[in-house]
Amino acid sequence: MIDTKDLGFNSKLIHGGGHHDEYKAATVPIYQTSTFRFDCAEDGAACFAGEKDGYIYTRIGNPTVSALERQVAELEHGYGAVAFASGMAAVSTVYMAYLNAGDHMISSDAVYGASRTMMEGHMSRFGVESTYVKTEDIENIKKAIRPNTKMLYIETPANPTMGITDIEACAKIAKEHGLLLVVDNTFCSPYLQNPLDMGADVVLHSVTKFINGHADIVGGIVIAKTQELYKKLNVMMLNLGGNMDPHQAYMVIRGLKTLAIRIERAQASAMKVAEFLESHPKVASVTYPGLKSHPQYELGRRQMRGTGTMISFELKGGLEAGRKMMNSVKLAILAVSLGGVETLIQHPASMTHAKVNAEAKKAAGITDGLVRFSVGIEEVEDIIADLTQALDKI
Ligand code: LCS
Repeated sequence: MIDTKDLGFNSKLIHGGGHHDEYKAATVPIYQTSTFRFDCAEDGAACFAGEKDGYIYTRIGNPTVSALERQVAELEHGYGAVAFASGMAAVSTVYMAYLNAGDHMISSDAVYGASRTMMEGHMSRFGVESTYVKTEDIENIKKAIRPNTKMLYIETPANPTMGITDIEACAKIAKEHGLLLVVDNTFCSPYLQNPLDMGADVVLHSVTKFINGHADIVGGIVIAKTQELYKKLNVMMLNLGGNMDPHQAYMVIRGLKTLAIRIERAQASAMKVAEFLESHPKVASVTYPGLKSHPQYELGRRQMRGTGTMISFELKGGLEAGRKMMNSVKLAILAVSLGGVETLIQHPASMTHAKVNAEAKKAAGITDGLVRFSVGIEEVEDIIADLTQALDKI
């Protein structure tokens, strides 16, 4: 079996994970079992004592899930990865693993709605404080630092505003102040951005999105830079119990193989869609990392290896026009989620970010007129024709 360490990205997608199967299966089989047989009582005791490698119980570890974890850890250049039942299981476990009562976290104000709700609504009950700022401006982070700040949590590009935060600058601040830098890399996937290479400590993904890419499972994964960070995360995962299921892992491994070719195609279309929207008379503004009008265009070009497939835009007619448009699309699916082969459209203020309070939404730029568009791999002419007819209805 080839050592994938020195292979290129697409080769790693196909041959990564390093799974050895006794029947020499060409793909990673689904080990659909909750538990594993011990050779003898002494063997079981040695596995539990950590004196011997071996699978024990699927919440603690499973060969199909391990193959995915090894593969994604390699793609993100980390020490190790832990896979989760959902992206939110990943986010919550990161909070629980690395924060204690009395600690303070600084986060991007535009993050996935539930990442914020989990912190402000639930971690707060355990004595964890948080401040949400526009991390696109590094000065805002510096001003928010307190003696008890322990974590800097950023999402870049941010959901749903597409704001871009400078990961290297955040890593510098984190180092100076002893903060753990966590990056939600969902909107890029490891194909477009590797935050650990820029100084982050922990990277996470909702694998529901690009990594799986087919809108047929939910899942999450966290990649830790060091063995110490990995151990803290793994022990919290197996105690909280948000582990990924082997069948889920199999689906993700299958979807992951085409990550790069899916993104290449969809982002070429996204550029054309963004240009189309920007020149449309009914569109007030478009935020896409590939457009020169993006407020952090230069940073995006420096930090990301592409411009992605996610676009947010405002219509001149505001919320009413947005609703009309969303109700008029025929090819694009009116649905939350993103990063799949199918084009999706949704309204962040009333859908993905509905639970974030009105004041916080306003401060983060999640306006009532904002529409989020995830470009799929259909023919770009069909995507643009669909948008054209939907905009005509306004
Ligand atoms: N992080 C980001 C950036 C996300 O966009 C999401 C989900 C999560 C974490 C949580 O992952 P999940 O548990 O859903 O796998 N974002 C969604 C969205 O924008 N629409 O639907 C879900």
